[in-house]
Amino acid sequence: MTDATTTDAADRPTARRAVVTGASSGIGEATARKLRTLGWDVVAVARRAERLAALENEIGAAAFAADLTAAADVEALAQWLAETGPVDALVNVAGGARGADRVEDGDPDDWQWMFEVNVLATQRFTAALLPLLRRAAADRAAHADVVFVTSTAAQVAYAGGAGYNAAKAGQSMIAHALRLELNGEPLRVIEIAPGMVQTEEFTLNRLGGDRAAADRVYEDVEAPLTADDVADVIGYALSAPGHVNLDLVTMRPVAQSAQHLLARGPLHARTAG
Ligand code: 8X3
Repeated sequence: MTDATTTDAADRPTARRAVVTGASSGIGEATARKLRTLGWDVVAVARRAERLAALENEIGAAAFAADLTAAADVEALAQWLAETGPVDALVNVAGGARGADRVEDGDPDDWQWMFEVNVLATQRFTAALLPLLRRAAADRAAHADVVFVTSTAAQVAYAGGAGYNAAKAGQSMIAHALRLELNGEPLRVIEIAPGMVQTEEFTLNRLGGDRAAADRVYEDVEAPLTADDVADVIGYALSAPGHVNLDLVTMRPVAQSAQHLLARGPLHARTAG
């Protein structure tokens, strides 16, 4: 086991270690897998311990079950990380949407949940890990990274999206402000904002488990983004030369030119004749 407190160069760990939240499914799980293939040590974090255990066995990640909206869990996880090795990168993927109601019909419980998981938990966990990221950067004389997976919903509102728009915009502002606050330190702050990504759970959870309604969201859309597509970009952003900061990567499927402009049916070139 690595002791992060050591400063002896001979004892420095070679593999970089990333902490990935929301790792029990979707983009978080895909990111944990991707980073393992890129040679990172990975700590996979999520609430669902049994899913994490399966991932741990399969890809050789360390798993830590935690509810990042709970201060005690965040504290325990930060403590465990400090005792078990460096933290070279934090990838904030945990979050989600609940409901697709108009503002006038919005359920305050849904809004509160979205603010807790997307904004408050992100702030709390990022703040808790910053000392470890700084220590890793100092010990290695290299950079450390904080990635925020936000959404195109952070950039433009849509009818029925206000709660999620507001929560993701809030999370995005954490990234913007943090990058300014860390100016002068070797810490990169990277935001990845995906549009339509078809995952096992995101839309199903948002729509209260209504499978038919969830399927309709992606109906006839040629090749929505996959969790692996997003994980590839995160992998690239973390592998880019240390002086290169990808501030914001907005990514969508080709069929989705904008939040409000989604092509259904096969894509085809409008050739003359
Ligand atoms: C998900 C993108 O279009 O459902 O983060 O708001 S969208």
